[in-house]
Amino acid sequence: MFEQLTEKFDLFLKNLKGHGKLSEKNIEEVSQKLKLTLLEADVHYQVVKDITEAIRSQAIGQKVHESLTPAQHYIKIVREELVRLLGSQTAEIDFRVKPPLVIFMVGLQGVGKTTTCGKLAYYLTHEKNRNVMLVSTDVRRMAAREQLGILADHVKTAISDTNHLTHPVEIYKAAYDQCIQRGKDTLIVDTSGRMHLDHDLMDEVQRLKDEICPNEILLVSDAMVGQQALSIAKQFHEKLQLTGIILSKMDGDARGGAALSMKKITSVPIKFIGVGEKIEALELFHPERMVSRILQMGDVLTLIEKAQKTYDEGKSQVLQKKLQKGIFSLQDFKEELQQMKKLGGFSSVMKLLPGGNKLLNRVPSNLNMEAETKQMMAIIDSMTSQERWNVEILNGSRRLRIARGSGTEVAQVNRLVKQFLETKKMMKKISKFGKSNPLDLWGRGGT
Ligand SMILES: Nc1nc2c(ncn2[C@@H]2O[C@H](COP(=O)(O)OP(=O)(O)OP(=O)(O)O)[C@@H](O)[C@H]2O)c(=O)[nH]1
Ligand SMILES: [Mg+2]
Repeated sequence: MFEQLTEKFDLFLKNLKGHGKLSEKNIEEVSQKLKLTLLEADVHYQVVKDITEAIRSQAIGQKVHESLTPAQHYIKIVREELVRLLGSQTAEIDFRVKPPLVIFMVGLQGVGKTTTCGKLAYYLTHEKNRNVMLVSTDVRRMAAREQLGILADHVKTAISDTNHLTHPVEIYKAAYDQCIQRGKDTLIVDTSGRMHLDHDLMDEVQRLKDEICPNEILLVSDAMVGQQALSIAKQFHEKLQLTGIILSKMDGDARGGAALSMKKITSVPIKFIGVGEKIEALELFHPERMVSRILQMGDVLTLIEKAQKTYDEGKSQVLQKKLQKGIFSLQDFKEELQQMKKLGGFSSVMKLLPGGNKLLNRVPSNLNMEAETKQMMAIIDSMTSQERWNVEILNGSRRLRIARGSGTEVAQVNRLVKQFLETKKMMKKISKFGKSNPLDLWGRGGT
């Protein structure tokens, strides 16, 4: 769990642990690591330079907060700065306009504009109670309008009756009239994409934009594009004065550095991210989560949020005390397994942890972790309370009895005991980091 960035930083800062200030020399070294991490995450090199410089000058001479290790302290500064750059708060569509609210979707070819139009219609209908109409002005690509029509059917959203028209401006005007006639309050306008940024594309969308005067001009940008995304966003913004960016395909491997570059250089807020091909796969953009992803910390924040909803704080503190005293028993282990179940099961917790996805990929697909967890609980249930409190007494005949009682094999009982002992060791380590919540790995509980 303490891999990636923290591990690197810990290594560099270990001599400083627990006291003192972050020195210039130490900061210099970790700055290099931060630079590499950001570049690996596809942040534009100029932006990387600016950011590391800003963080360096902030960090030098800062007193390390006593509840944090220097590594955690440094990461805290990095996190705060990156979150600040990305916008601190989630940016929403501005609904305070006279209806119909017109949303204009632009972007290069194949980035996901049409799909995102459908997703946005779904989101606005279900989350914001809007009455949406869709229109496609894409007369360039064959079947582009049919594609949006199918999506509209799927999300049960109105679509303009404009297939007989051939010019984007004409189509838009007719759709706008229909939108008002049919009492809709939101019009989402899909546009055609182009392979590269060229004058043709820019002139066409600009003419359309001037005609439309949309309330929102959203650039759909493919998260997989990486470094190039910055120049694309810059040019679109110069021509059209964007009001927001939607980063699509965030369900892929992209680490999301493009978001940071685009926001830093254009100041255009990122409003949504696309996280899959399904119609529900659109999420509000959360700067903190994106920072976790960029720094490869997994979505620890989501996990903590989830954990805070389900994790019994009182129990957690009792557990901490037990761990400190070295009296973590199989009974506690069972309770941990139950907590894990409440959090959505082993695999959903793993996915949110740094490197968890990779780890999960290594788990053989025929191994059903959820079923395994159930069996583990059955094994513990078959033990006497004396056995749960003291695994040392589990000899061969006891193990055989437990296996029979739980409908499992002795090998499974053995494995459970081994896992329990390993967990105990790991939890002891974790408890040194988090103050009250074992999941609060980054010491951010109260910050
Ligand atoms: N995995 C994933 N795929 C996506 C996402 N958004 C869109 N796609 C896929 O990307 C492909 C292109 O999507 P479209 O919506 O047709 O893209 P477009 O920008 O409208 O394309 P053009 O109209 O040709 O310029 C489709 O296969 C979509 O399913 C996303 O968030 N995640
Ligand atoms: Mg399209």
